[in-house]
Amino acid sequence: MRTQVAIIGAGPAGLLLGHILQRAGIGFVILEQKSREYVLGRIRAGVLEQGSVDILRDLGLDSDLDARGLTHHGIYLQYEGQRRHLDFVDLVGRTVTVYGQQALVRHLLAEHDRLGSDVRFEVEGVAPHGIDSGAPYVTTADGERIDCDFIVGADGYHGVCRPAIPGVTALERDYPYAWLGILADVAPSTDDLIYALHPEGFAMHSMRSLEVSRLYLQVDPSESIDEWPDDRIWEQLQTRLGVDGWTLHEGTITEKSITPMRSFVASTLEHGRLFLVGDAGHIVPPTGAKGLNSAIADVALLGRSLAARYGGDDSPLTRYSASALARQWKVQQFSQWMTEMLHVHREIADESTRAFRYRSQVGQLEYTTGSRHAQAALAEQYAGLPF
Ligand code: RFL
Ligand code: PHB
Repeated sequence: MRTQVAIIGAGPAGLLLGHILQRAGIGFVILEQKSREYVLGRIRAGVLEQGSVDILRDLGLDSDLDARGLTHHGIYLQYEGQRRHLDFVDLVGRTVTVYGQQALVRHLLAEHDRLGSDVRFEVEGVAPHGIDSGAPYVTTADGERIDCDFIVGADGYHGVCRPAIPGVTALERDYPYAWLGILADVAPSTDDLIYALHPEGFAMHSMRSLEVSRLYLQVDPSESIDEWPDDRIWEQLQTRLGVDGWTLHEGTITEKSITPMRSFVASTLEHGRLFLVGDAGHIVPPTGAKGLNSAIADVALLGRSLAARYGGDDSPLTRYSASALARQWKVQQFSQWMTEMLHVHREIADESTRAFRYRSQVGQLEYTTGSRHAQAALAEQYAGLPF
C-alpha cells in the first residue's frame, strides 16, 4: 500500500491530524495498536482552550462540542478557607470550554467513519523505517508495508516513534505526588472549576456535563486505588474543597484511577521524514489543563506545514520542531508553576522547611488572586497562548 502520510496512534492528536489532512486533500492512514473500544473508553482531559475550540470550528468539527461543551468564564483558586474567582472574560477577553477528551475522540472517530477514512485498530508491531531517506515506510507485525512521504508519531509517551529518532534525548522531571481522579453521577456543585490548596493536599472540582462531576485529589504516587474506598474519597474531597456556606454534593462514583505526574520534553520533534505530535513529544502535569491543548496546537501547526509543503513551500515544515517546542516550553513553565503552587510538598522531611514552603504557596496564591496583573497572567496562559 502507498499513502502520503502514515499516522501512528489514534488518540486525539492522530485523529485530528487526519481531519486536517483530509480537508487539505492529503491522503493518510491511521494505525492504532489498541481496540476501538479501548480508545473510546479512555477518560483523561477535560478543558479546551479557546484556540483549540476555534480549530475544531474551522474544521467543522464543532457539532458535538456545541451540544455538550460547557463555556467557562474563569476558574476559582481556593486556599485557607477562601475561594477567589478569576474572570477570564474580564481579564483577557477569552473563555475556556469544558468538553471531555472522551467525547472529542468519539466525535473525531465518528466523522472519520462518515468520511470513510482509513483508520485501523488493533494493529500490532507498527514500526517506522527509512526516515532518513526520501522513501519512508511503516511495517506491521502481520507483514504489511505502507510506503509514504511522511510518518507522524502521534503514539503518545510510550510510543515507538520518538525512540526511532537517532540520538534523541529529553529533559524531564517527576513530581512527588499523583492525582486520584473520579467520575461521579452527580450535578457539579460549582459553575467554574475549583483548584484548591489545603494542608491535607490539593483537590479539584471539574465536570463533564450538568449531570456528571469529575473530581481529583492529590495522593502519593506509591498509593494504590485499593486504599481509597469511595467513603474515604468523599471525606477527603469534603475536607479539602469545603468552604463556609457551600455544599459539595456526593453521588455514585462510576470510575476511579490514580495517575502519576510528569514533565517531559523531547530534544526534537522531527528527524528526516518523521514528525512527533502531542504526548509523543512532550508531557505536562495536568494542573494547567494543557496536555490535550498542546497536542491540538502541534497538530494544527504540522497540518498547515504539510499542506504548505505539498503546495510547494517547504519552509514551515523545516521550522516545525523549533516552533512547536518554543510554544511548548512556555506551556511547560505554566504547568509546573500551577502544579507547585497548588500541591502540598509532603516530601520535604523537615517540618519547618515544609511549613515555610506551604506558607509561601499561600503568599503566592494571595498575590496571584489579589493583583490584577497576576490574575491576567494566569488567565492569559490558562485560556491559551496563540497557536
Ligand atoms: P494519547 O492520547 O496518549 O494517544 C496516543 C495513541 O497512540 C497509541 N499508540 C500506538 N499506536 C500504534 N502503535 C504503537 N506502537 C502505539 N503506541 C501507542 C495509543 O494506544 C494511543 O491511542 O496521545 P495524544 O493523541 O498525543 O493526546 C494527548 C492527550 O491524551 C493528553 O495530553 C491529555 O489527556 C493530558 N491531560 C489533559 N490535557 C488537557 O489539555 N487538559 C486537561 O484537562 C487534561 N487533563 C490529562 C488530564 C491527562 C490525564 N491522564 C490520565 C494522563 C487529566 C488526566 C487525569
Ligand atoms: C478535567 O476535567 O479532567 C480536568 C480539568 C482541569 C485540569 C485537569 C483535568 O487542570
